[in-house]
Amino acid sequence: MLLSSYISGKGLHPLLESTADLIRKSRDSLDQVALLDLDPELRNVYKKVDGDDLFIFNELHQARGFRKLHLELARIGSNLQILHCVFFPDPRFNLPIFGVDLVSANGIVTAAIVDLSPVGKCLPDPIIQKMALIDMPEFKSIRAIPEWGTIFSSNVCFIKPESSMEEKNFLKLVHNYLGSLISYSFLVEPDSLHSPTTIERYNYQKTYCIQQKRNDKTRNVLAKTFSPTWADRYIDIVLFECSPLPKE
Ligand code: BLA
Repeated sequence: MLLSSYISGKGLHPLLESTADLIRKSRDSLDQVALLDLDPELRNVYKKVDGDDLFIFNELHQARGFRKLHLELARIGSNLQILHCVFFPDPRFNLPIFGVDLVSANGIVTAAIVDLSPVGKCLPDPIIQKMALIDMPEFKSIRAIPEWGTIFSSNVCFIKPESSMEEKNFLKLVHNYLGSLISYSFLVEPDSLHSPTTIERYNYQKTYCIQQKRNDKTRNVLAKTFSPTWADRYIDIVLFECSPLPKE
């Protein structure tokens, strides 16, 4: 499969394709969207294994209120497709972390998770109020949050969709979570870089990254396809980097 057709969405599981479209549209609606730099060797990764084309394709941006908007589409392992997305807020803004992960194996989505995760003791009140209005669809197969998943909010949705209706409902939920975050982000004013609230939110982001790095399923898939060293570097630099706050 050509990288260009993969990027345009052809060959992707329909839920991954529609979720990627939704994320791109939402991202583009933010203010001051700008591309972020990344080592070209890590931005697009390609490898041929036993006749299978394996690749990872990353889109990285920043915007007002967000230090890193990351969307990754990947085909890793002969039958595995992954959509990974995290919107990391700029810690000066009191905004939660938006995260979604979709894993499809042999054309079946086995894991679909979405959350607005707190960067303080709880989510901001306006976000709590917006979430209370969201219709939580019924899903047949609710999956258990792993032990490292203490970073997620009580609104986290982790399922295996059992029908195309459930896939549509999951997409709607992603739309609602993302919509709540983005509409609220326009109203939030930043605190100063070294205020105690900014530092507290930064520390929560650091914990989010530390806990996500404990997901052995992500590491194992990358280590098996590439190498353990490569996997650790990719996870540290691309997926869950949390550089220190700038001095000024
Ligand atoms: C699970 N993540 C998984 C699984 C795989 C990956 C193979 C197992 C699927 C299953 O149990 O059905 C692999 N995910 C990847 C890879 C990347 C990726 C290789 O993103 C990137 C290259 N993970 C995230 C984010 C969240 C997340 C942002 O990256 C949540 C917002 C969650 N993924 C997550 C959880 C599991 C998972 C909770 C289940 C882990 C478990 O059951 O132990």
